[in-house]
Amino acid sequence: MKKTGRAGKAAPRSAPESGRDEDRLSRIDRAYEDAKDAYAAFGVNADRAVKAALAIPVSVQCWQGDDVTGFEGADGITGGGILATGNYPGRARNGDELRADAEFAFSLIPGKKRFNLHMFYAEPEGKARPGRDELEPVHFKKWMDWSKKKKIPLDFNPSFFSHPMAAGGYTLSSADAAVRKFWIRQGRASRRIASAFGENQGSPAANDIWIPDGSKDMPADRLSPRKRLRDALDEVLADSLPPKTITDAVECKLFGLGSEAYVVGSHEFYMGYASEKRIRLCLDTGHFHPTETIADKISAVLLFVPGLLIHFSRGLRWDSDHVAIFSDEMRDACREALRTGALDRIDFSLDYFDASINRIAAWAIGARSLRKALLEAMLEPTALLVDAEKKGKNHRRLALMEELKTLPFGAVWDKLCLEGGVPPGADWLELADGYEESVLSKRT
Ligand code: RNT
Ligand code: ZN
Repeated sequence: MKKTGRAGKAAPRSAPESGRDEDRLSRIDRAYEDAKDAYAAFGVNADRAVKAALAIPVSVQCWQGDDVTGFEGADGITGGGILATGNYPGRARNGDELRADAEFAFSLIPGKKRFNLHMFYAEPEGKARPGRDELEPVHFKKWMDWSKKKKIPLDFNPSFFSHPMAAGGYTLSSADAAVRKFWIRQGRASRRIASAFGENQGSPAANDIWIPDGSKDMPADRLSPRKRLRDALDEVLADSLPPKTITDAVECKLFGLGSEAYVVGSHEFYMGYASEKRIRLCLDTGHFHPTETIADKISAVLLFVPGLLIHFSRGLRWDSDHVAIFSDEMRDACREALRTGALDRIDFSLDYFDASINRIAAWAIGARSLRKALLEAMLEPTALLVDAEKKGKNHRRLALMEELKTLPFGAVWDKLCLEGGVPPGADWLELADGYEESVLSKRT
């Protein structure tokens, strides 16, 4: 495989001696021209699809870079039922490393990117360490400066885990008023910080509330914690902040490690809450029954909530947060998202944390896969399928769906990578290996 640079430009090479050794870039271009014709035969404009797919923001989760450790001095210990497993060398240990790693990963990922932070990635200056409930926008100054300089908008999450106040397994729904109030304060603070991000970047920051609250074994009282959660959320969301700066979301879950029998913030709970309060619902692909996928939920919930935040993850047998891949589930979800025509109401983000492989590659694999799935969805001749359906020609609808699967999609993907200024195909791997050797392997 020929090497391409970080900008996706092939190194200058002598004129090909024969057709076998022609320049990789011109081969990609040629393959793309053929692919364009193939898609045009179905009425699809591939140029337009590439451009549109590049323009959809993908929010990359900062926590893949440090195994959800945060900067509060915890050592790889998460909690609240989420846990990164593995000990591949090279974890980012502070903000500067995390930002440098992210920048490098971004050079491998085509299209518009955002970076998704958590409360416990604050970088307060000076000795006095504010409590998590006391954090303010100023404690994220380094992130905001970086965001502005690199033109990478930020998203946000309050962190309701890896903290002594979360040790009892309940946060916003705790029966202990002091615990509940602490987390309410943190939730309110997170919204002010997210809103400051939004102000700084000129686009709303998604602020996603996920709490670990739940019970290992069957509770006798399922109702009270849910009432407390509803009331606590009302307090968290009480401040009215400019919608231009923040979009609020709540994330449901089926179960977690240690909350197998009962999760307070279940799907039904948040579905109801989000539609009543007119905020976004976050669907995480790992948060449902193992055979349940999210694609079919999109058109249903969009009728009742103002918007959706999707966390692309990959559960293997359970909500294991493996690196998201170009799976049927991801492809179906992207297709459905685009078919609804409500792109402005859907945020696409990644949520996984695998500490057993190179973390930069983990970012690149997931983000490239999601961009790929968005591109594939953009290339669908949806009108043709709908037309067949309307005419009752369902054999035609099914046949077309099958034929589309074998169109020369890879050639369009390579073209998208070049247009996005990143290496096509697997060329990025050598660069990731180079970064591992020169940077990551030096971290002890
Ligand atoms: C946990 C949720 C949540 C977290 C991140 C770190 O089950 O998916 O989104 O993964 O906030
Ligand atoms: Zn999630």
